[in-house]
Amino acid sequence: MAIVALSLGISLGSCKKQEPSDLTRESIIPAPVSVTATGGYFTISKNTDIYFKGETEELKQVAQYLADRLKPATGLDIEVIQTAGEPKRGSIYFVLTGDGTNTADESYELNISKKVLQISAVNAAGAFRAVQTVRQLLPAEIELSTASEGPWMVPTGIISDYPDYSYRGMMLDVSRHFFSVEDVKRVIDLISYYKLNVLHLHLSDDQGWRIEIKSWPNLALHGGSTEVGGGEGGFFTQEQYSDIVKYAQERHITIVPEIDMPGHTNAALASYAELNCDGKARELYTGINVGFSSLCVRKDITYKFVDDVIRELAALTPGPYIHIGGDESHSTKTEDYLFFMEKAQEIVGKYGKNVLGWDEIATTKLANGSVAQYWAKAANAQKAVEQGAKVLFSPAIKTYLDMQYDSTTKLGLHWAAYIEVDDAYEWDPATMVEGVGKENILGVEAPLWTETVTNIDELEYMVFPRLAGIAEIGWTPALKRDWIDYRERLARHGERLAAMGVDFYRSDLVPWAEPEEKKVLKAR
Ligand code: TNX
Repeated sequence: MAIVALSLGISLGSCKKQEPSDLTRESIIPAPVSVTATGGYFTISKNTDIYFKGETEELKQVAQYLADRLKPATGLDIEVIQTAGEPKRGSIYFVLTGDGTNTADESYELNISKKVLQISAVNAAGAFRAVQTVRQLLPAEIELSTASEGPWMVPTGIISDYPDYSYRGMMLDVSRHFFSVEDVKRVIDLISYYKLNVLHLHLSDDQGWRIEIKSWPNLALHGGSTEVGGGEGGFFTQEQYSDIVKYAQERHITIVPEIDMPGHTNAALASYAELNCDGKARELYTGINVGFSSLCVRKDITYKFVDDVIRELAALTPGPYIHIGGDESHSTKTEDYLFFMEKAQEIVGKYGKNVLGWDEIATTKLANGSVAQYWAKAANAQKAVEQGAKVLFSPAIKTYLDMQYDSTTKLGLHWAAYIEVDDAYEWDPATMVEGVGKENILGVEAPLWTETVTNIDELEYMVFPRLAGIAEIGWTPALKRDWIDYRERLARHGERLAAMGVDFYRSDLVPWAEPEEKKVLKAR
């Protein structure tokens, strides 16, 4: 996270002032479904208030969120006011067009005239997505934490928008290296800017158990006490986890927690001797090998453990999914794997949640509502579809944010591919695997595994800008996606990411719009 004290340059703002307004030429990511320009400007000024119509607390929260976002850069203390009538000239106006019950609908409409900037949505989630569009229509300086003069102009016109896929996520591995609550909240803020709606937290693996389980306290106390490279690790208390869930909820983001089983369990096996077939606790592990650990599948205590962990986690998780991992269980016999997965799915169902699992789970009998996360094997994605299950797309060769950009990238791995910014953008989930069509696909998710990623700066460098491209694949219809056009829009986002203090990778493939001297100042 770079400290951004410098202003992005008056030239930007004033140059914008001279340009004729054209809403269709704005650089919105993900690209909206439909944009019509009317050639004028709406201006946010000291006369601007934010109105919202209706009783809903959630809509008020979104209106307040916008006021909070606008405050640092504009210096304006914009009032958030409930109204039944027409908003006054110069104001921003939130209206709900549904009864708020259809929470899955994220569609919205922006109606921007010289007089009023109106945000209409079926529910608060749609209004929240609309706010991200408004932020992107304002000058890049709106993301700075220091106040400047503006002018804060938005081109007039109409935007009608809704997502192509209902699940658009990022995964963060907090097991290989632990990340603090504050880091996770920053990730939530950054992904919400690109209209993602899920953050999947990989909470356990061989190297660390990162969530407090009250009935098995040693999991976090001992199993969370180190990380890759031997650092001190850490874990979230249940209170901290709930705080993350709430912070995400306020940004209309669902948390999907993962407990990876029956492989990737060395941290648990080190914490409780009785989980091992030989009754002997394993040593903590700080390397980066995979595939060497397994729960003892035929022992009863294993299912008491799984039941307790899922029960506590489900109680803390309002979202519909619990992820049970299931990848790379190379030390579990095939028949044991099938036996375990059937039981684990049953337990998740018992606590009212649906299962998400890595694509290997499609080799087992899938429970109703289980979703396979395709990362490696197309045959597994096909097996899921044959069983009538949905597939979440995270192909390692396109979406793995821990893959290096090219052979000169210092962080990351390259076992799946080098993934440049165009590689992460130019693919289509709906045509990638034969027999797996759009109707079988729940959405897309980009995972960040953290064997080589140790802090928030490194995280930002691997995640951005590739995640913006994945976000567009999840939101924007395939027919509207085009690398040449995207590259130009992404170039304009360099200033925005810089204003937010994001340490992003300045790929040579993108004509970044930042002034030269800033590039020097921001050098890593
Ligand atoms: C494979 S992806 C894994 C992870 C590693 C990752 C590193 C998946 C389901 N398993 O355990 O962290 O590769 O890129």
